[in-house]
Amino acid sequence: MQIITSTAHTHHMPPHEFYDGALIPPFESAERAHIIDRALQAAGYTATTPITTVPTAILHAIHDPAYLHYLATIYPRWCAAGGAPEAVLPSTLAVRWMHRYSPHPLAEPGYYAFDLSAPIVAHSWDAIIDSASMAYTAALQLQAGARHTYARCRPPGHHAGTDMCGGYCYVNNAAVAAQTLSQQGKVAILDIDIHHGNGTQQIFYGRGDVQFISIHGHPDECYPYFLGFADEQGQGAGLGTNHNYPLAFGCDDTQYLAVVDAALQQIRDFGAQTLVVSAGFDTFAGDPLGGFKLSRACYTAIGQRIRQLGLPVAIIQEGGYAIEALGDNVVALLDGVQGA
Ligand code: SP5
Ligand code: ZN
Repeated sequence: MQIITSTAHTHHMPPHEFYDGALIPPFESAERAHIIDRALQAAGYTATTPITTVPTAILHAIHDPAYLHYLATIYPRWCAAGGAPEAVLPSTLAVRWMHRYSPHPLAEPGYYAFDLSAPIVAHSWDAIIDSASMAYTAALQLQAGARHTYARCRPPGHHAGTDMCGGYCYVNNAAVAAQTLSQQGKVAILDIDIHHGNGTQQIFYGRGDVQFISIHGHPDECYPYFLGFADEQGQGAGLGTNHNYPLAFGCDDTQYLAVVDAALQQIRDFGAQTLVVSAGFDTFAGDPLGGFKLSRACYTAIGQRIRQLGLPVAIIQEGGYAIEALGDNVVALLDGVQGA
């Protein structure tokens, strides 16, 4: 198992988040990454490879260049226009019938966001690019012959679409890995974060060479609410390559693993040559942003099943907010994939 970690994420430490109307300390914190890194080290997983910066051509294949330019440049423009230096966070969102573009630094954030959960601070861009570069490096390692790699990405990525941030996500790290690997053949993305990977789905919705499968809390009761239903199957060349498995809150190990088995069969049927896993751990029992009841042993069972596919696998860190358990849950998944 190749492991990729980095400290650049500490440039991205938003001061607060809105939680259903309450202003609270962020769930998506630097402490999450520290906990994972400590658990990896304690379990004997050590990072070896330097991180290669993600090429612009890969980013432009999955994101709007204007959106990337916005992410990279908005902070000083926001401040100069009178925005609070604490964070770039829109007050007005471009929605259904009012979505004209505005270059005004206080308006642009509302054009490029679908919620209030992706604040930008002074050097967030450094962390965002480093996170995407970790996912790119994971893909490079598979291309160089590694069987299994894990990128401890922060910030996470699966809610980021072609031109929108949200849900703690800015650049879609799993899409970076999948786009890179798609140059060698068909790629499957399995998203096991409890929140639907709305951004990943949108990026690949029209493509037949990248399959997207998501197992998540049913949008009737779970964020991001407005996408992730079972009837979303892809369009055009991508018709039939998008598969959503919305599950009711309260889901336990047995129910979950049955769905994992169905998803893995679809990956076999698709004929994927490599697998990218969007690995969220907010399915864990007691996660403050979750609603499922998975045990730690379930992550090992998921990992063992992924291993049995026999494909090269890039595991990309997404969510997981039961902080004290997060590191050991990551190790549990990696142990399963590695066959430990
Ligand atoms: C990467 C990732 O996991 N992003 C998740 C973003 C979640 N946004 C929070 C929405 C809050 C909804 N209220 C949850 C109530 C749970 N009891
Ligand atoms: Zn999540």
